[in-house]
Amino acid sequence: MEQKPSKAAATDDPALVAAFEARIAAGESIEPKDWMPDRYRRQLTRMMSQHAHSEIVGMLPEGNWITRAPSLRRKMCLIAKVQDEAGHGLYIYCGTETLGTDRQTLVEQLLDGTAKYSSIFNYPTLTWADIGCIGWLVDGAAIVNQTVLAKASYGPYARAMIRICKEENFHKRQGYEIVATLATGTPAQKAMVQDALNRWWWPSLMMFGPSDKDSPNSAELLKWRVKRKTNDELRQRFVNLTVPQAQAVGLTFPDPDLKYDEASEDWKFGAIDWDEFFEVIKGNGPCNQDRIAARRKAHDEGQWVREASAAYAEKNAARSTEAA
Ligand code: BYC
Repeated sequence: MEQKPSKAAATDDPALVAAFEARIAAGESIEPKDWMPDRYRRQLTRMMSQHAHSEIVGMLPEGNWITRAPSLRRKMCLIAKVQDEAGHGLYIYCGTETLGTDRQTLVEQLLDGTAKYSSIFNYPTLTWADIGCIGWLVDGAAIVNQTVLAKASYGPYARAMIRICKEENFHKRQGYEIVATLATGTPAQKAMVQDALNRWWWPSLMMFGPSDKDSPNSAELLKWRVKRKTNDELRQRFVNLTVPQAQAVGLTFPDPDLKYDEASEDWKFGAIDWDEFFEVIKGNGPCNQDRIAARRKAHDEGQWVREASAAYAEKNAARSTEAA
């Protein structure tokens, strides 16, 4: 259940805000029991809950391939990766609870469509090469984003990111290994992985959010050092890291405008289709309906587990009261 912000938070006393901002400017970490502006709490709750939902929904496109992984080793790696994503989701939900909103409320918001999750998970996984591309590109993008979030001003979120990034590195390597194996395999395997890269490239760039000029939340999040880099800065960093990795295995990008710029030392890329991005986050991507339907089904089927665990907790509490 959502807790009401404290009176101090509701009024946002300018002196308290000034003291809070001075702590941020001094590089201090904000902890759950510290005073924080109501707006800081709300922004973090929004961002962290979206992040947690992304981890959970992100299990679906990859989970889809567990039964079809081409070897026992690949299957074991993929199961471990998908299980890690569940752990990340639960970990970040716990972090969000420290801000006063419990997991049940957040899950309800996901299931009733009022909360967002990453656009990237609304695209289908058509071939095994897609699993390679998700690990390489999607987890690669997540690492770029989350390494910076590990320095965010809110302690529980920053600490969660440190732990999560360690696992994301394993995820990225397993993805790149699949990609490199296919890219140096038979002509059919190479064509399959090139096709997957062609489909996942642009959606991966969209993961970083709209361009800075269209990012309504960035200014506030940067001011409070939740974000430390802008959407466009992180997107550029991801492109610069990823282009040489594709070149190393002979893959190309579906972007005729991709060009190295000596002056900035950046790989300049072509125009992103922002209409597609906004359609996907409005719920009109290729798999939005399937993803939410799958989460609702899992939630309904888990009802008996929640009931059993509540009954068990109640029984234990009654036993402890009797013993005392
Ligand atoms: N998808 O003002 P902006 C993972 C929304 S998990 C959907 O720039 P902000 C992984 C945004 O929420 C990946 N919506 O927002 C998991 C806002 O709408 P609202 C998830 C997006 O917050 C499993 C509006 O657009 N990572 O990596 O300053 C397997 C305007 O945007 C997206 C995180 O969540 C998007 N891509 O910046 C493998 C990291 N982009 O809320 C991998 C934490 C923007 O005002 N989050 N929107 O209605 C962040 O770093 C930031 O929230 C974002 C957006 C960069 C995503």
